[in-house]
Parts: sequence; structure tokens; C-alpha cells
Amino acid sequence: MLAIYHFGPVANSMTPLLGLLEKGLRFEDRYLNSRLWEHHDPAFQKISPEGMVPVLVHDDRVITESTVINEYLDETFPEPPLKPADPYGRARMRIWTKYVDEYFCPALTVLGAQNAKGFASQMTAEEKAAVLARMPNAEVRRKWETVTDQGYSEAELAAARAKLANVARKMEQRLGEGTWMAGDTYSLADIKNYSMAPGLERMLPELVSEQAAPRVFDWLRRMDERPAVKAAKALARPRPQAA
Ligand SMILES: N[C@@H](CCC(=O)N[C@@H](CS)C(=O)NCC(=O)O)C(=O)O
Repeated sequence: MLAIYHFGPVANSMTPLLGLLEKGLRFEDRYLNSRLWEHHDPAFQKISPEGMVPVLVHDDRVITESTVINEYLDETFPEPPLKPADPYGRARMRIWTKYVDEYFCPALTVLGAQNAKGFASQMTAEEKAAVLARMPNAEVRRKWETVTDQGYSEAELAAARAKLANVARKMEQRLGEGTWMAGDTYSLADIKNYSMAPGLERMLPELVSEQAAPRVFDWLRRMDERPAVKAAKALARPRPQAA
């Protein structure tokens, strides 16, 4: 049995959804509504002590970390392969998934969290204190403390935007070297990058447009057309707000 706990087809949750769907695997869809703080449920925190998604459960095994989950899926269910056949191609793929995890995602998270300020400001002081007290992961707690308090400073937002401009430049360059992120083979690097890139296009359209980054723009449209991407997007739920 495969089951995936996720927040819907966005960011890190999108990564294993695409891994599962590209492989045509059947899985239990365990959506958690982040706006209702369902990931703070004690039953879920038994599975994910950090209180974070995504989490894959395969029979009695629990696997966290979106990039690791997809590597696990690709090794366990080899068809169709989602890695280049040669070691150099796999190295290029992993350099990119590492870059997304360590550089792209953290910068995007700053802007995404800032956008959640409106939602966070609807909570009373008591609700905020209770929610923050339930967060086991210190970094996540710091992020929500910032968002529920004064928000990120202009300097922090500018630094995040500057990093995202670097990402857009690097993606454009990389896609000039081959059809896909790791060369001529569609791979886990495309999946990982596509989990974040639509957020980049939405929040900073001046960085990713047909004019500013034509190769990235074309790659995004090719990704949008993949049946697995369409199936993942069909798993989106309207996000009811906390009462
Ligand atoms: N490196 C982890 C990061 C996971 C992560 O940051 N998950 C976010 C959602 S994208 C989360 O669970 N956040 C909890 C929260 O913001 O309360 C991965 O790739 O799986």
C-alpha cells in the first residue's frame, strides 16, 4: 500500500504526487488542509514528528523529504525510469534537485509565507499562540512567528527576490543545454523544479515570461501538458479557511 500525505499539488507536496503519477502508481490520497492546521493533528505527527508534508507511507515504511521520496519511488518502481541512464546525467539531475531544495525552495518560501499574512492576521492572539506552540520544527515556527507578527522586512523580501532572479537565470541557461533540466531525458529534476517554478512565474512574472525567460516559459508549457501534471492538478481542493 502506498499513501501520500500532502497539502495539494503545490511546492514540496507536488514533487511526490508527480513521482507517483508519472509512474502510474495507485496510492491513497491523504490530503491535509494547511489552513486548518490539519498537519498539527497528533495522529499525523506520529507519522511526521516534524509536522511537515509530504510524507510517503509504503506498507509499514515512512519516508519524508520530497526529493528522497521520489528517489525511493524510482528505485522501488523502476518503470518508467525517471533518471538519466548515465552517471553524468544523474549527477546533473541531483545537482539540480539539491539546488531546488537548498536555494530555490527556501527563497520562494519567504514570498509564499508573506502572501499568507492576510490569512494569518485573521487569527486571534490566543489562536496564534496555540498554533505556534504546536509546531515541532523550529524553523517552521520561526517562519510563522514572523508571518503572524510584523512579516518579513523589505530587506528580507528583496534578498529572496534577488535569489529567485538567480534561479530564473540559471534555469534559462540550463534549458539552453538540453530539452529537460538534466539534459535530453525527462527526470526527477524536472519534477522537482516544476514543483516550485509555477510559484515563481505567478509571484514574479517579470522574471519568468515569454520575453524574459523564453526557454523556461516553453519548458513550463511542456510540463503543463504532461498527463501526470494534469492529474496532479486535478487533486487540488478548494482551501476552506478556519472559521
Ligand atoms: N525539505 C522538505 C521540506 C518540507 C516542507 O517544507 N514542507 C512544508 C510544506 S511545502 C511544510 O510542511 N510546512 C509546514 C508549515 O508551514 O506549517 C521536503 O522537501 O520535503
